[in-house]
Amino acid sequence: MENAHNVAHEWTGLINDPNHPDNEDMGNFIYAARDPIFYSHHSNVDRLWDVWKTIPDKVTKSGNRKRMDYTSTDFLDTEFTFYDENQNMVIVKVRDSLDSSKLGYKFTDVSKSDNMWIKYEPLPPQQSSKKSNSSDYPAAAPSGYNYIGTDPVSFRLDRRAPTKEIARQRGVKNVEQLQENVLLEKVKIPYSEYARFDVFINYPAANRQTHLYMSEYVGTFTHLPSGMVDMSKSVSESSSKSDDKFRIVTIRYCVNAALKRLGITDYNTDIVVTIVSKGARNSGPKTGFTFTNLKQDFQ
Ligand SMILES: [Cu+2]
Repeated sequence: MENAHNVAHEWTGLINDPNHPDNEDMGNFIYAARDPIFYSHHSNVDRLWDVWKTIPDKVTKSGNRKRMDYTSTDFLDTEFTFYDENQNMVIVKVRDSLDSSKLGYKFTDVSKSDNMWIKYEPLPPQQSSKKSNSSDYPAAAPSGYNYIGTDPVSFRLDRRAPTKEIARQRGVKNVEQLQENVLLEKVKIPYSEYARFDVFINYPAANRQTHLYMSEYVGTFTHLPSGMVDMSKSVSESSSKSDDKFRIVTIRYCVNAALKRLGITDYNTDIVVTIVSKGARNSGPKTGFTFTNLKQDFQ
């Protein structure tokens, strides 16, 4: 969801325009809402989530897990403060906004155009990616220092079958209903910078030019700058060590669909995970990013 949301900000946000160093307006969260397209974009993100919840899950092995809203109370009880038309403060929790009928609207059916993404199929897989040469690549250093630079980086990912206990902890009936994820843990990104990581499995040749409609592509994470770009440069010079200038984020990529396309149906085959870092299109990222671990997880 963050991917679908962020790339629209990226495309309309003058991210690559040297005449607009602050990426005004959609390319910088601090003033994205100044751009009128912000409202139609965010309404559509809400609508996509509504549609997504109703379509069959073809991701887990059983293929029939019900899609739903997040149930974490941290999420549901997160509060936002607004002012109504009388300038009175109103506090709204996330849980108050999940059912759009309570907000007084419902979305028009546009299933014809939605089918373009619901029925989307990538290209057939490369022959080479059906068997991985995972032993040629290092595993990420657990709790360690792992680096993503301008060039793509590839790691071996050791896979294990989920246990019944994991299914129980995740609140699903059996292991067939679990979603398999690749976790990129504690990625450290300066708030003021643009960052983007495209992930591929069993395709170590992937690079910045590789198309995303390949079977080996699993997903994208983007971070958009928030804050004044020029100001942050002078701030980072004076206190670049300070952790509050960084976003520490764990990124979860769902790999079930890609594994299936590559014919990997068991849990014992290790895979190669390739991370392609993309900065602004016309200028490579000046610095790299670090993360603490790359591992398999289930959700
Ligand atoms: Cu937005």
